[in-house]
Amino acid sequence: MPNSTKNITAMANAIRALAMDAVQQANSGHPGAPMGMADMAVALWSRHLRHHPAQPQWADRDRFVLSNGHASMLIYALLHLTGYDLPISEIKAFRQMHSKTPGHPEVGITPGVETTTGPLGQGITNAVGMALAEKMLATEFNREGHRVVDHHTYAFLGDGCLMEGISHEAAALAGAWKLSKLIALYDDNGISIDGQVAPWFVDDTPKRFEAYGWNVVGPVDGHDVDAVDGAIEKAKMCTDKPTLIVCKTAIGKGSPNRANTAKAHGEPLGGDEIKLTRETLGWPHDAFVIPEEVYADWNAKADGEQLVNDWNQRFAAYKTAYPELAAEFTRRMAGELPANFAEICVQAVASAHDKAETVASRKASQIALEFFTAGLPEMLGGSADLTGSNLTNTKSTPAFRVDEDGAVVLTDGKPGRHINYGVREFGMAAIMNGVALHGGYIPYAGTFLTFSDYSRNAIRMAALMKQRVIHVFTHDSIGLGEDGPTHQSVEHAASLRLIPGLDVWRPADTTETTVAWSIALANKNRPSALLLSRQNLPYAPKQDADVITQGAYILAEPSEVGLKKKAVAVIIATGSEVQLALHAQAELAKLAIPVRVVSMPSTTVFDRQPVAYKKEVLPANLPRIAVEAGVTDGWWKYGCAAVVGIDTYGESAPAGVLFKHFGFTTDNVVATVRKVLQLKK
Ligand SMILES: Cc1ncc(C[n+]2csc(CCOP(=O)(O)OP(=O)(O)O)c2C)c(N)n1
Ligand SMILES: [Mg+2]
Repeated sequence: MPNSTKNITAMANAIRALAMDAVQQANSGHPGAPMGMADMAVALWSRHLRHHPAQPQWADRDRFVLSNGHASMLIYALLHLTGYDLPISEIKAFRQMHSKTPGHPEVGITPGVETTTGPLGQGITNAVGMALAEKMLATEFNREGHRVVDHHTYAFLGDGCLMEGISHEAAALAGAWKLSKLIALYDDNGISIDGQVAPWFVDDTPKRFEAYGWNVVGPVDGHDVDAVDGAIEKAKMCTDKPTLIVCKTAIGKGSPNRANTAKAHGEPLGGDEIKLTRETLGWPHDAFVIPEEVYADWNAKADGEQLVNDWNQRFAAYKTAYPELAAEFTRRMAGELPANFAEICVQAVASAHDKAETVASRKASQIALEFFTAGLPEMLGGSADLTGSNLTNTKSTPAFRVDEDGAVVLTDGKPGRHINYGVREFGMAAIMNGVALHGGYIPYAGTFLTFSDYSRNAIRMAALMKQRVIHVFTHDSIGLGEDGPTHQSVEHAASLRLIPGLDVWRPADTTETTVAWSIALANKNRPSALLLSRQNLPYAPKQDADVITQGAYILAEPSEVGLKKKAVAVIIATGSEVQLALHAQAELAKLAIPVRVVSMPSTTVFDRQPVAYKKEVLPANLPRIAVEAGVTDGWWKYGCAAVVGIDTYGESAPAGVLFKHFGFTTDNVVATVRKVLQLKK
């Protein structure tokens, strides 16, 4: 939408002024990147970006991701100037408590911010997830003459994002998936925090991206709005590749003494330099004062209104032609589960309960997934090259593929919905975040639990962003056996439980696994991790499956093993160790020692229960013994008198040998309980 009457220099300088003044006022922040990318932003935001400041959630808006999130003042300035609900008072409150302008952009806090960025490399990876979601939704929902899903995903990224390994994972997949509506603009300023990047970042970035199968445009002068505009135009014409536009820029552009230096990166320019910069830019206005005509040039509300109205009309026509599809699209984008979700859960749980099968919990997960993926077309599965081990695929989820021209391959008229992410755990996790943020799909995917460390920061980001992303982590302990300590999780369950806002499940059998899935799916604003066994787990008979939803429950009272006495101790166990607890309970019963077994598939869910329930499950007067094939640390908070765990690394050997070696035996649990009870005497 070029408009020759706009004063593009003033538009860019408004961003520069707001950035340097807000950073100065906060006495903290990053002025250099917003000042350097101001002209790129004018090209994209005033000539291409299809958005509506008054409707930041409009389903078919272009997505914009600021992957170099330290440039937060760039997006805040843009949102303010184009007319989002972000008044100048918020710009003045940059980086202050409870403002809408936090240090780095955060989704859910600032209208118009699509994802939380700051951890470099993840924003561009989220953008890949968004572009993937767009491509799949367009394939699923658009019909001849009805393009209701048709938007671009734009990302700004810098040297830092490109140095991060995850950018390799993301870019490789974007190339493989031929995400032609992903357009990334690289702020090629040759500077990062330590100075000129040349000694540590000498990649040939254009060649690198060409090798991934990207369309590379430029280098262009990133301060020439028309040149960047033209490059975006070119990018939009490419229909079978994502595009990287290399924009040569000067960090801190406009500041006579700081431009092109690392000094511009992460500290206020200072009063004197700001004054000089104002003179150099020819920007005579006071701090936080933007002339009306500049606001008018930036204002995107009228255009946005038009775009949304057009789309509403198109959607109305679609709704008339395809009422069911339209309703389904609306439901999916709202993140609402199908009306029969509760029924599906009941069926899946009842089936598990009735069959009472002895299977590995990873298999139990796949059995549950057969129900859920059949009933929930929004479920988008995947695995980091371990599909046959993670068992994330089902009959309803053929592999996702694109053809030579970049079109999504259809199976029975639908896109595949199990993704081979390749060996890219971190990329997979951050792509899932992008998919969830885009809307329309519930992403889930698997790898071995040990490799959750590779994904960890993206899991944390999902929790921070309150996104429904489900991680399937199989091979959850020494129980995986011969692969040895490199593959055996020891500290992972405990360390995942430390992430605030993440639900962690380690189910003991088919019913617990199915319930875990149902809760993970229903948790619209929370990610979940399901920790699943490689080895078979016998079914743990139970009266009622509903109690599982509380995270922990009384699985077996002494009466279950023929004792009329009240329990004198509680054994708490999770996952594969629940069986061990039950065996110990039976052995103790032979010694006339009555104990209760509590299965605690989710400590995080249990921790949220009312105190009364917690006291019911873990009465104050009974000593507690926890059993879990993992580090003991997390268990002390439950007031345990003893923990049967493993505080070293595992070993290479068959699972049975390992459990014995590390003390996960009935005898040891019995001995531990007895010791605790004697200590109590
Ligand atoms: C994963 C991660 N590591 C480190 C940082 C800290 N950090 C913030 S910006 C930056 C340098 C980024 O360089 P570049 O993208 O070129 O930004 P510019 O200096 O050009 O604005 C670093 C190391 C971070 N935000 N995220
Ligand atoms: Mg840089």
